[in-house]
Amino acid sequence: KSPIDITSTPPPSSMMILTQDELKRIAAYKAVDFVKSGMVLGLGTGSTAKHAVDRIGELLRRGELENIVGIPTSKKTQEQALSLGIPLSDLDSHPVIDLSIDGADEVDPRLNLVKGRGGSLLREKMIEGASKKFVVIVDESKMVKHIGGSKLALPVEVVPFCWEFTAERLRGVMEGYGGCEAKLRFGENGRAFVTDNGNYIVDMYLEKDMGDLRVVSDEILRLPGVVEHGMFLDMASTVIIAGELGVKIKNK
Ligand code: ABF
Repeated sequence: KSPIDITSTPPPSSMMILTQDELKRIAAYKAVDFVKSGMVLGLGTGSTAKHAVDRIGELLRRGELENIVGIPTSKKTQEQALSLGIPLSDLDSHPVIDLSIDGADEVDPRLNLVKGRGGSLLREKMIEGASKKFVVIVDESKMVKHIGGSKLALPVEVVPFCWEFTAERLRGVMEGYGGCEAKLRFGENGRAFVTDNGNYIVDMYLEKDMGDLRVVSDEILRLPGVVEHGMFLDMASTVIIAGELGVKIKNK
């Protein structure tokens, strides 16, 4: 029995082509099936997680869910949840969370993730790391053979103080793993993107499979200017993947 067991459901009867956003919504709604009244829920960030938060709000409004407490992973999700009337709290009041539902940028065959392209990786990792169950929702485009395989970035949250020094140290660490580009992320306003925690993001563009991700993770986290990185290793309990041929559920 492989460490990851997969169940899949047939495609919707009408074989119309589903847009990426429809696939995201299908995955999100499937994840909300795990939500039970009375739960403390980690509410994710990003366009896929947005569908899950909308769905939770809808079920609360219809009285199909009660006594839910939401722990938002970003200010953006906090605003969305407030507008839906989802009661909110935080990790200080709820250090153990029943279920978190969130998106991801990359999912590898062992359910390791890259997250944070939305800039909310630190709060996501704190909240999802405190969750008894962490369900990841993706459309099939997020599946990769190895972390860094999508040519997209591995985000690292760094303190603004002397961020260039830290970026250079990150490049140095990655030299041992095939090298990487490390670039400061800019916001729409053309200035450095600032996270909800007042930090910067350095995006690392990896070239090769980094092998043992735990070793890379430890080397990155040891750099004093680094706050956190976007690799979520051994954290996902379940990944729900919505694709043209139906929905796959992979359990750790
Ligand atoms: C968030 O979901 C981030 O960690 C990740 O970058 C994002 C994926 O966004 P989307 O669902 O919009 O693709 O949790």
